[in-house]
Amino acid sequence: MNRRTALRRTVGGVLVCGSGIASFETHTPVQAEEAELIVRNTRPLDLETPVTALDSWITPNDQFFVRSHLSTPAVGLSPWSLQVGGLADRPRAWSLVELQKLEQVKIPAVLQCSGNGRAYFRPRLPGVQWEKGAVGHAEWTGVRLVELLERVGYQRGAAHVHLLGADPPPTPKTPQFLRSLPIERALDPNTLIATHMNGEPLPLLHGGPMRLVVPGWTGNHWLKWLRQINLAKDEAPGTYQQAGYRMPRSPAPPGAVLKPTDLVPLTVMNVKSLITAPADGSVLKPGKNEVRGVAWTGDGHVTKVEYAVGPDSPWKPAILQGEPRQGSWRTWKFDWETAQPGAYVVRVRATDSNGETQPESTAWNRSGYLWNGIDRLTCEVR
Ligand SMILES: Nc1nc2c(c(=O)[nH]1)N[C@H]1C(S)=C(S)[C@@H](COP(=O)(O)O)O[C@H]1N2
Ligand SMILES: [Mo]
Repeated sequence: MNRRTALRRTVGGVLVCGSGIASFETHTPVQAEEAELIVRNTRPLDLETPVTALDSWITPNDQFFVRSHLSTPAVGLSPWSLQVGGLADRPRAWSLVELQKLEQVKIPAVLQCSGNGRAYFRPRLPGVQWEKGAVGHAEWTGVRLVELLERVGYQRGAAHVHLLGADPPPTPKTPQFLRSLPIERALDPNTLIATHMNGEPLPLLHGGPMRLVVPGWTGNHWLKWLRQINLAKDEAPGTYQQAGYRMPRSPAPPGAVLKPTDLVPLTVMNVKSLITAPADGSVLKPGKNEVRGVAWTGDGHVTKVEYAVGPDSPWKPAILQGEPRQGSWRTWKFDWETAQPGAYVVRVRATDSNGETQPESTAWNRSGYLWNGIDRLTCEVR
């Protein structure tokens, strides 16, 4: 049993003890052989995917990064129900079975934590020291949120939907992970309540039995263990909506004094690519070496991936694979021909349909959000 399997067993063990959860139909059994995840925190549980495990269009569920602020709830002890109310004419609840009788939609989408890459900012920042792998790509299946909102009859004054999960704060003083989404994004046909991830029932650590999926937007919007949806006039109260996940409208250096009006909520991801093979630090043979990776953006789609070997050489195009699709990612590759032994740095950058290209490094921001600096492969040919 490797370290992560042990960790998942422990996590599962805490939840599985007792009688109720054994019959929890959406619990995915822990597999014996899994790739290692990088443990960033155990309480709460924050696990990072090694970038080499992102070397395919789909990120397997058991290799998908985990980000939780509180504890994993003891789902399955009672039947799940999703309550939808607030500014609605016909508030009601849906069971998991009832939800699955509605039209099912499957959407491939990138889930990325807004703090992915925080470890690369200078000066350094507090918070989870994510490097490359607080991101993954899955096919999410579930019902459209708009379908539920129409069925409850959302009222004219509803401008936000408040979202609450079942994850319990460890102490009475710890705030709940209460979030809200503007109504326009809630009504977007791509916003889902997912019950399946890559064709399997949504795993507990990823919010099973149901979570929000907001293609194109950062992970903080993708509420896990979704239990309650309330239509409201205003944004959700509380620190996770009012203070967290906000960025200066324009870059502000360390120590800058910012007014609340200088900050805007994080929504769409920026354009980004990662090199997934060969692994950083590899020793390669002279000749043809295939370099591969993934590229994505939040708004629009990736139009171009380029590479450069060494600081002064021109950018050359990589081959983009698959179809462009908003919120999804594309794999890319190129053959790198090198005759000369030596030490090399290969850089890769993506450009999206808004004309945005990855910068050498991302402007510092006080929370370390949205790092999208150009990825580098350091290797030796000999
Ligand atoms: N209920 C709940 N939902 C949550 C969170 C949480 O702590 N509690 N964390 C959010 C954040 S910040 C991220 S990045 C994603 C991570 O999803 P994953 O663990 O499936 O990768 O879940 C989001 N949804
Ligand atoms: Mo996150």
